[in-house]
Amino acid sequence: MCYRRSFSVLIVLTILLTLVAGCAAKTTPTPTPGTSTGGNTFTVTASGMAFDTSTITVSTGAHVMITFHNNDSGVPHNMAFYTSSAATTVIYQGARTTGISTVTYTFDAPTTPGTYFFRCDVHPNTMTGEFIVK
Ligand SMILES: [Cu+2]
Repeated sequence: MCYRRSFSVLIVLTILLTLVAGCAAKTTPTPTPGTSTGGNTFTVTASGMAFDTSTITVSTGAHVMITFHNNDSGVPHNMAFYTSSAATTVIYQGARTTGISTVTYTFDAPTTPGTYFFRCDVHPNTMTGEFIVK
């Protein structure tokens, strides 16, 4: 009685393990796009005339993707990346978008490591941050 039950459990376990092993063998590792922790994928929100982040860190030459939420109704914002806070040399200039709206910016990071600069071109004195490439 007890032996038979154990045997049944063993069979069920064996079947389950076989199924799991079968699935694992077929699964090819695919990079999952991260939302908050993803290496070069970010979500940035502009709200109350401010970015919700002051630092964006990417790897050199990375294909960067930023989902940009503008939560300020009727106010235009953008994200623009420059080589320095002088904002003379553009790395990437995202299109302005009037809130409330969401846009996606994609661009390639510089291949040279360094601390660069980003800002909102509409509010260049208050909406700024560091764009770190390493
Ligand atoms: Cu702005």
